[in-house]
Parts: sequence; structure tokens; C-alpha cells
Amino acid sequence: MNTQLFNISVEGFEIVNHILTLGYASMAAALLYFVLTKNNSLPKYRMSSVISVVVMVSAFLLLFIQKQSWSNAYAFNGAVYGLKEGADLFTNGYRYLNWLIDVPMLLIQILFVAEITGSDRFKYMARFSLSGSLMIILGYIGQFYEPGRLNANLFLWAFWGLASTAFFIHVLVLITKVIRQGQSIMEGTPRALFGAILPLFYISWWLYPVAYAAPVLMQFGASYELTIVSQQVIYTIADIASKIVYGVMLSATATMLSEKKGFAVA
Ligand code: RET
Repeated sequence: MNTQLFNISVEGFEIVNHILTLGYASMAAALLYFVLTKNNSLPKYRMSSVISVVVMVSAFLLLFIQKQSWSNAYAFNGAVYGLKEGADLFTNGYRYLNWLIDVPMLLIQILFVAEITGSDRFKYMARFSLSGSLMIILGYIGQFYEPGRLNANLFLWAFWGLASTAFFIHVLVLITKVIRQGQSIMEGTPRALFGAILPLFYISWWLYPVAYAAPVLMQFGASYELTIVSQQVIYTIADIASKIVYGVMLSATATMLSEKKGFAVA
């Protein structure tokens, strides 16, 4: 293997190092937000914030390890960063482990604010967990074959990516229904805020397959560095939007709904 192909410029290396640090630091900061604001809503909504706390802890730990994976894989040789002899290769695997925990959690958390209860809640929980997990597991298999990795295989990478996308589409159909159903029992500002979760969801969740596909640019002559740096930047933006911004919108909606029902926020 010609390891020089995997050389990264100082700027590229540092941008990834910094963006990965921003990722886990944001999760730690938002963890405090969700802990401290949990009681600002009626008890029936609080599970949404509890789930955000679970998501933040998992993301903080796994994104911290993700950052270590990056800095441990390379060494500076006086001009550029090259693969370090004897070190583990950089891997996105930790992200997938984080998603495996967080995707079902994020999907289930909204049910509490949308006030979907009883057997409907159970039905959505089961479908979200099944399709969400399969989407991640199939993508995890696919990422081993990503262009630029040791066992790159364009066909297998695309095949597993597309198989994962089928479950992603199912998740999108379900979440659209949940948001519409939740909105139907709300009015005024909370209704508008809750409704705005739909575009946020569509944009932030689509960023993941976009980042997965970024290495395809290498087929068109882009450097390894460009694709890996853009992939890490996109994943981090997606993580902050899909976990933190989403969680804050849910908790703010829950607080407004609670106030309308006469709950006094201390
Ligand atoms: C993969 C593989 C390629 C095809 C598709 C994917 C979708 C990933 C998604 C991940 C969402 C993750 C979230 C994590 C938050 O913690 C697996 C990249 C469709 C949608 C929201």
C-alpha cells in the first residue's frame, strides 16, 4: 500500500482535530443544559430531556474516542501528517456505535412531546428501534469498504449504503407522521416550533448519508484529504443539529406546552 496517498496537510489535520473536539465539547455543554432544564416542563414531558441526557453522555464518550482515533493515527513528519507506523488506522466505527445508541433514543424521545401514548407509542418505539438500528448496522458493514480504506470496494460500499437507505426512508416516513400527529394537538407558538423540527430533521439526518458518500469524490479526482476532512466536518455539523438543536427544540416546546397548561416554571 502506498501510504503517501493518505498524507494530510497540517491544515487538514488540524481542522479535523478541532472539529472533533468541538463535537464532544458541545455534547458535554448540552448535557448540562438538559439536566438543568429538565424540570421546566410537566412530568409527562420530562422523559424527552432524560433521553437527551442519555444521548449526550453516549455522544460525549464516543466522540471523545473518535477524536483520539484521529490524533493517534497520524504523526507529523516535518512537512505533513502521515500514517503513524504501528498505530491503529483512523476509523469512523465509533460514530456508528454512538448512532446505534442514539438513533433509537432520538426517535423515541419525540413521542413524549408529541403526546403519543398507549399502544401507538409502543408501536412507534418498536418500528423506530428496528428500522433505526438496521439502518446503522448495514451502514457500519458498508463503511469497511469505503474508497480510501484498505479494503475499498465500490460495489459493496454502495450496496450496503443503499440497503441502509431503505430503512432510512422508513424512518423518515414514520417521523413525518409523528410530527404531524403531534402538531395536530398543539396550537400557537409551540405548534410552530414543534413543526419546525420536521425540516431540521430532514436536513440534519440527510447529512449522514451525504458524509458517508463523500469519498465518492475520489472517483472524480478529489484527494483523500479533501474527502476525509469534509466527511468529518459534515458528520459533526449533523451531530450537533440532530442531537442538540433537536433536543433543545423539543424541550422548549414541552416548556411552552406546560406553561399553557398552567405549569409555572420556577
Ligand atoms: C448511513 C449509511 C449510508 C446510508 C444511510 C446512512 C444513514 C445514517 C443516518 C444516521 C443518523 C444518525 C444520527 C445520529 C445521532 O446521534 C448509516 C450513513 C442512509 C441517518 C441522527
